[in-house]
Amino acid sequence: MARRWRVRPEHSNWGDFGDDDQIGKLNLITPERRRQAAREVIEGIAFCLSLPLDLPGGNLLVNERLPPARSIAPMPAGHHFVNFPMSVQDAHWTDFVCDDAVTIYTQYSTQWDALSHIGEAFDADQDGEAEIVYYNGFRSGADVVGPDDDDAPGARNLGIEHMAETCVQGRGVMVDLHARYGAARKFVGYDDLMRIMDDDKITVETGDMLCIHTGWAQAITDMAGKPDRDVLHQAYAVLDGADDRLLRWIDESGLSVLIADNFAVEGMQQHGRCNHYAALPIHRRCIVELGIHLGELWQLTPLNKWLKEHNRFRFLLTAPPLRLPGSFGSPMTPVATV
Ligand code: UVW
Repeated sequence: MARRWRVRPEHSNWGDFGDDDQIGKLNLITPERRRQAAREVIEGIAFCLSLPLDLPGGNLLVNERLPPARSIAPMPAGHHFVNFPMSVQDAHWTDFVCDDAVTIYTQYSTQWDALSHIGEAFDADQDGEAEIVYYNGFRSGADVVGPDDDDAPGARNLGIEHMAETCVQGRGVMVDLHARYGAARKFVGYDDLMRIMDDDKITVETGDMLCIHTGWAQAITDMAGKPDRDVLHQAYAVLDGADDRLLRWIDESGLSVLIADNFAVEGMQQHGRCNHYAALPIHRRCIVELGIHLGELWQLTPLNKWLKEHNRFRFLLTAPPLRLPGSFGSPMTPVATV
């Protein structure tokens, strides 16, 4: 396939992993780096980094994103698929089966954003008009298809299945913002992050999967499905995407994916805070321009506590999304092993 663009956005790496690449900086997790990650397994203790997928609860975070809705798999009238008899022996039923169906909003709870989750308006073919482009120059309409296009909606390219096929396993690195800022809403820029990493002696190397602990998901957990609107939107630390040095560092650090235990990794930019970008500049830089998947609403607090108590910041992280063709994101159950 020929290159899809004539010019690429200023800070992007389109084409650097190949013209048809669909996994971006996951390419940095090589077999050698996975072996290095496995060396972080010393105690053999595993941590579940997913929230229960029915948290945060309700739809106060984003109106349109609803909690999972489960139903029993349909059967012919008069039957249902719970405790349904399956085998018979000597005129007695001996085995029974239960099946269900779930409607999941892929971005509701613990999730990965696919590279088809965010696009930007950019004149990649230099015809004088901006078009909607995605990572590596993939296009709206042809590659990321909506209900107004000819085909069924979904990602013909850049779907989450490409991420799943890599298995998403490598070395995790934890940075603890909560220890510094507690429950205060704080936009964390480059200087703040570097200060914390220096003080805590944390380094990020090429291929590392960076996890930002803010305490937000623990607050959500503690509110047990009845979240407080102010805590959802106005409390705990968020990265500051208006800080150009932070955006540059995210690229230059070599991190492969960026994960946080909060809603969107970064804080929503208000008008005037950031006049050259939209509401979520880290989303644009990472997902569209650099092919860095974002992980959101992870539960990092128990792992962070253990790491602190044992004077460590690295761990083996295994976090494949669902291999769900064409999806813009996916829930999953990440596992950290220390
Ligand atoms: C938006 O809210 C646009 O995205 P995300 O769920 O990735 O934060």
